[in-house]
Amino acid sequence: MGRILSDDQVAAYRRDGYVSPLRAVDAVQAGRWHQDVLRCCAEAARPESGAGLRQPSTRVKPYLLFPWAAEIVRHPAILDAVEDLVGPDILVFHTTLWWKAAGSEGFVPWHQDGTYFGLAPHAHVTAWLALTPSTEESGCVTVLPGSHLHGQLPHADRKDPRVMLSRGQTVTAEVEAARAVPIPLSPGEFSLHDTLVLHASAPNRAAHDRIGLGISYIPTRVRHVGATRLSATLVRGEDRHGHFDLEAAPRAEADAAARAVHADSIGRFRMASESIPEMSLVH
Ligand SMILES: O=C(O)CCC(=O)C(=O)O
Repeated sequence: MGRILSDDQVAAYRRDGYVSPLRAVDAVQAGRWHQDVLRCCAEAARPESGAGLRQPSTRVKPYLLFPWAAEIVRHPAILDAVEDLVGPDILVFHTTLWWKAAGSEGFVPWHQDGTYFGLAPHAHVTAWLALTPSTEESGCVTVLPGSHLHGQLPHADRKDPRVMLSRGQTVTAEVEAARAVPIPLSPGEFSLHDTLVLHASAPNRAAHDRIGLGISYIPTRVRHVGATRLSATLVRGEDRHGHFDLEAAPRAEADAAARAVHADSIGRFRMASESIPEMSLVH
């Protein structure tokens, strides 16, 4: 379908590297999905699970385990907006449930999403959907407008348990924090950001958890440059390129078939991202 973004919004995305806020669903539906997250994805966050602040597995690619998450990544309001930016043939490459507990010290340092994804060309768009209020106080995503126009920048892995990224990837360049723009969202709203736009988020100082889903969409023409063949989910249009093995949607909540698809997909993704150099070395 597409044509949900105005010409001005598309122009703003190309110029600034993001567009926000956009509405996917009303607060009632966002509240239902919030309850689904609490039911399905809370266990892995307990301290005794040993997962720390890094993202445990039900929070990575949950759309392969849970029908409600499969519905979210296929939601027409999100896909229509993504289609306006990347065209009608769309894959979900990755998804992370970003759960910052109330008062948690967890934070996300300045980074570009493309750094270790190993995707070419850089046509990937991240949709960040809020399931709770995401405000400056609760540590919403903050972007540096226009930073995507400078290409892939060098990053270094930061070994800090508070960092919520898989490798602690942090841009090495000085970031002009005074130019940073917070992008607050209400439950059911989403933002779209370019894979190369610098973004970060601060600890949650609010009395409530801040929960959102970061969904990585790519047009089917994008390929992965690493040696490991990866899987992805076709959510709209046709895949005429065959760069990825296509993943099956879950039929029942975390049943054996869904768990097998999820484990296979994450296993391949981890193997690829551990070995992929920064994209600055690839492009
Ligand atoms: O949720 C956050 O605070 C960070 C999200 C992020 O880095 C992303 O979606 O790419």
